[in-house]
Order: sequence, then structure tokens, then C-alpha cells
Amino acid sequence: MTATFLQCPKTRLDLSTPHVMGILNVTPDSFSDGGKFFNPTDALKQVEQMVADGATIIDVGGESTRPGAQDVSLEDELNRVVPVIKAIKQHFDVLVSVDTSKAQVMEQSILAGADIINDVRALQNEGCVEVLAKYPKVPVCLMHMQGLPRTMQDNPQYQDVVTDIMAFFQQRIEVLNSAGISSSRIMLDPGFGFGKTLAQNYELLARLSEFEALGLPLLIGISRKSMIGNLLNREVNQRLAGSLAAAMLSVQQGAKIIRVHDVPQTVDVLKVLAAVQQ
Ligand code: 9MG
Repeated sequence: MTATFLQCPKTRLDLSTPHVMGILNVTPDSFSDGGKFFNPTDALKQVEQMVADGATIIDVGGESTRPGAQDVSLEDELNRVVPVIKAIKQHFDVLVSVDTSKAQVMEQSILAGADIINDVRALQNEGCVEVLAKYPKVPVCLMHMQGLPRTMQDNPQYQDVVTDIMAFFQQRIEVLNSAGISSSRIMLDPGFGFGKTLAQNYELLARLSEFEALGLPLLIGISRKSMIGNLLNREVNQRLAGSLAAAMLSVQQGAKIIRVHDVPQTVDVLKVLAAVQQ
């Protein structure tokens, strides 16, 4: 049975109903909204809107993870995310996750008030497991990625996309458990678009319910991604309908947190689904 709540530093997140995580990229170059919320005032306005629209988590990211993205220095990433996390926690009653793969950014973000760590590299970078082990109330999302953002779409290969990702998760869960990080703090994310072909992404979406066997909450990010654009032949700003369909299919198969750009529309879709499921 998958856990029905997630313990965060100051609250318990009830997972009996799905949550919408609003994306806040404080980067100049993210694929969909790069540069839009780089200025802290614009960032806070966007947070206010996402919270009003029903987001219960805001995912703050200071490094673009789109295919081909350039690395960001530690100093730049800290300067981007830490003041924004502090300001969000000061002004809004909302959970904040930080999307980072750097141990120092994780630690400074936690000290600034971040509730959740979201790592597309699943805590594989040096020092990350140790930082999480030091803060026993902070949960973490481990995402699967084959390769690295700059080259991950070159020629992704799997024997079986679901089985291979499950094996990766099992291995990472063991590493974290051995370091003292209990499974009750771990969420999993198969990493749509991160080292996967179009066919592999849709196979993953079709078979998402198989991850329930691991018994940990699933977080899903498909919003406006290329797997929508390439299937439908749509530019980034025309991918709403495809993203909503993917969100609904994910929640129907057990996903607990949906990471999105379009908060109010996703909240509506999940309300319709909940009405049917009741
Ligand atoms: C930061 N980021 C970009 N895409 C993502 C996804 O699909 N999942 C998670 N957890 N983080 C993501």
C-alpha cells in the first residue's frame, strides 16, 4: 500500500487526494517559461497566482534541466533560489520544493525554509545523500534520468523501460535507506523526457500503475514537454490539452503529485476526475 501522507518539516501532506505542484523557474533559459520569473517581484506574483489557483506545492528551480541546457555555477544557483524560497515562505502558506542536484543548494534551501528536495539526478551527486541524512524531516523526490541533460536524448536504450527504471529506484532506495533516510521520506518520479524516446515516454505513461508495486508516492512531470509537442505537432504554448490529458492519465494510475505550468486548468481536471472516482 502506498503511503497516505508525506511528513514535511512543519506539516503532513495528505496524499489521499492528488496535489498540484506549480513550477517556478527562476532561470533565464527554461524550455517553457525561461526568463519570465527571473525577477523576484515577478516570481512572487506568479506564486500568488498559483496558490490562489490551487497549487499546494511550489517547485523552485534555478537550473534549467531541458535537453541541451548549460550547467549553472553554485553561486548563481544559490543567488537565484535562496532569496525566492525565503520570500515565498515569508508571504505564503504553501509547501516549497527546490529542484536542484547540488548538495550545497539543497542544504541552503532547507535552511531557508524549503520543505521538499526534488532532484532530477536522484541524489547521485557528491554530498547529496549526506545532506538529506542530516535533515530527517525533509522528504525527497528521486527522479530517473538516463544520461545527462546535455546529451540524454541522443540514443536512449532500455531492455524494458518500466523494469529498468524500477531497478534503478530499488537501488537508489537501498542506498538512501543505508544512509539512514527512511522510505517514508522518498517519492519517485520516472522522469518523463529525461533520456527517453517518444515511444518509451508513452509506454511509461501507459504502464505507470506498475510503479505502485514499490509502495512509494509517485510524482509526475509531463507539463508542456516534447512528448506532448512531438506527438501533436504543437509549439510549447499550444500543449495545454495534451498536458491535461497526461495529468489525468497519471492520476488515474496512482500519481499523487503532478508538476505543472498550468495550475488552474490542472486543478479543474483533477476535480472532475475526483467527482467520478467518488
Ligand atoms: C525539474 N524537473 C523538470 N522536469 C521534471 C520532472 O518531470 N519531474 C521532476 N521531479 N522534476 C522535474
